[in-house]
Amino acid sequence: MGYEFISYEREPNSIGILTINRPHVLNALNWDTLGELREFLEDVLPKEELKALIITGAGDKAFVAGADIAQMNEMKERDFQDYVDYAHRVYELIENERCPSIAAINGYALGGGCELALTCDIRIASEKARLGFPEVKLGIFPGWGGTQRITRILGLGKTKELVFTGEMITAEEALRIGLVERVVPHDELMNEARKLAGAIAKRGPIAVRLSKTAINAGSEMDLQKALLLEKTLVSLCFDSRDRVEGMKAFLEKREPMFTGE
Ligand code: CO8
Repeated sequence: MGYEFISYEREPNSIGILTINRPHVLNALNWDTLGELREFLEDVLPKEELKALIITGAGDKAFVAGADIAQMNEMKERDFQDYVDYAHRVYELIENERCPSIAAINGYALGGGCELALTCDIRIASEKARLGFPEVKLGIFPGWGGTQRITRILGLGKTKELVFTGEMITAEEALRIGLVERVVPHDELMNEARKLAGAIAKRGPIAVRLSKTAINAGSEMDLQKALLLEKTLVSLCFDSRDRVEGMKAFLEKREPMFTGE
């Protein structure tokens, strides 16, 4: 895999680490980086059959500082529309990826970078991380799914406060308002992300995958339809060998050996 702007490593326990790798511009996402991400997500990731994917940024300073402002500045309106569409497609691929994803936020997560973190299932941040949506300072607003995904997590008032002011918040504040799930010492970020991924990787993969679908798809439905979806998906789990193994292992007082079948 000859990537220039991203890197990928597969670790033991079927955990993958995907790194956005343009540290000289704080990992800002330009066309080429989005292109590599798309290729990775469409062509490589499905074959990896991971149990968890960690997404982080290269270097010590940034997760992703947003869309590439220098490149956007050169765009004509038509290119800009394509850029927005393309980023939406990439972000949907992450959001709908079968395996759970964890954003390990190692520094600035701004604009499109914070929106990238929002496509992940779980966010864990270094205490040095700074998050925000500074787009209004540039005369645009969070348009890579941000206004919609933030609202679903934070509610209307907090979303508007962050989006209208464009101000950055600390990792602790992000934890307090529910924008991240955990804050850890900077040097321990990747270990903590690996531990979290490892805890997920030990569980029944079908159960984890279908619970992700139930939670994500269900949150877009009214309660009655969502409950129906939940009943259908949990019944699929019941039909799996992993369910038989999980319950048997409990009764035999041993760790389950899940095979994903
Ligand atoms: N794009 C391009 N280059 C960037 C970006 C970026 N988003 N962020 C930082 N850089 C570059 C800087 O220009 C600088 O390059 P150089 O060394 O050549 O001057 C290098 O990275 C280092 O940055 P700084 O010197 O600025 O580092 P500081 O520590 O002084 O500041 C900050 C760090 C506060 C993070 C600062 O770099 C900053 O404010 N960056 C911009 C953050 C931002 O505004 N992000 C939002 C971008 S817009 C966006 O994401 C829109 C998504 C949706 C678009 C589509 C719908 C409309």
